[in-house]
Amino acid sequence: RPRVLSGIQPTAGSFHLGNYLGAVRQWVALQETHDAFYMVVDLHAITIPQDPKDLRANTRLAAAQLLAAGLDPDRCTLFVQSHVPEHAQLAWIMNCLTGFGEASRMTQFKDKAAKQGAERASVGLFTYPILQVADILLYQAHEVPVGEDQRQHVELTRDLAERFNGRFGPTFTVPKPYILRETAKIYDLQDPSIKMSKSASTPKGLINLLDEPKATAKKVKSAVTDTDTVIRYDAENKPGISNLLTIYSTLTGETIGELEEKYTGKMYGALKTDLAEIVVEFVTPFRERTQQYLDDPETLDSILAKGAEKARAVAAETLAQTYDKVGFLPAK
Ligand code: AQP
Repeated sequence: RPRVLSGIQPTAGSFHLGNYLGAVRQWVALQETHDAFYMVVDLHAITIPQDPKDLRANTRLAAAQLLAAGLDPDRCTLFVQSHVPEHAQLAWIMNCLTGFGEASRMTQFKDKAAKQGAERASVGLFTYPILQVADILLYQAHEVPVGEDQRQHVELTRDLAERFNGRFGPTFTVPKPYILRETAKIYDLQDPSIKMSKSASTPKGLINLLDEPKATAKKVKSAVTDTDTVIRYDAENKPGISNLLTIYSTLTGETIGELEEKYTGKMYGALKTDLAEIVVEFVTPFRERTQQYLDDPETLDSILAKGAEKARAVAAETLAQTYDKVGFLPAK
């Protein structure tokens, strides 16, 4: 089976619809066909200051949401990044292989640093794409299911894997991004020119999966559209309606073409009302399942402990090979 690896940050509490449709939904599907490794990336979370108590709670909350979304610990390896120390160890080697200019070109860093104020951004934030490189290479992943915003980091991973292999001999699988065109970028409901994001979206533009379903329905109903009246997919000229059609289509399995036909001659309001109901039908059981996992932290922690053990077996082997190739003297 080909291998996949991906991760999600435990920073915001609730996942948003962009996280789910852009990434987590694919993770659930891929556990059926791939040897899948998924993690809650707490090391990445601290690139921006975190309250320790919140971080711990949000790490469990993220794991609970992944299980609620359909990850099955019998079908995939689910773990917490900091439980596998090899991530930080391989990251150091990758840091030493990356050019300063190369790292400076990462647009996610530039965006996130700008939000922080460039002087206040941590060195960890600067090198976090390189930690991501280590995350992926440790598992010899063939594919990395992520949203479009992560494509550049997977490209960096490919470059560094090839560089390492070229310099020290074949060691790492060179991974490919796995990005579904339709859901690669879910847009903010109030400003469909920007991605739905926990840091950039206004509360009205962001659908948090754990929010009160009634509030969520209201947000869908008040999504920004356009002054035209035709319900048609046209990302360039009708980004708001197109975004709603994407969400609708992905949650129901109806194609965009089918939806265009279904809503011929209907008003935007009809589409929004129906979509609000569909989203509510999705988030309501999702919230309940998440809560059930949270109510039983022992089971949750033991799932994560087993996952970490499975992950470490793979990670330790890759790290040992890497240390050897680099020329570190083995400890006796
Ligand atoms: N709007 C989106 N559309 C599609 N995919 C998205 N992802 C995030 N936003 C969208 C994908 O979700 C996965 C997990 O992302 P993360 O843990 O890196 O979360 P994030 O980047 O912190 O989420 P945000 O909201 O995008 O945070 P900020 O605002 O801090 O940048 C990834 O695969 C990501 O591509």
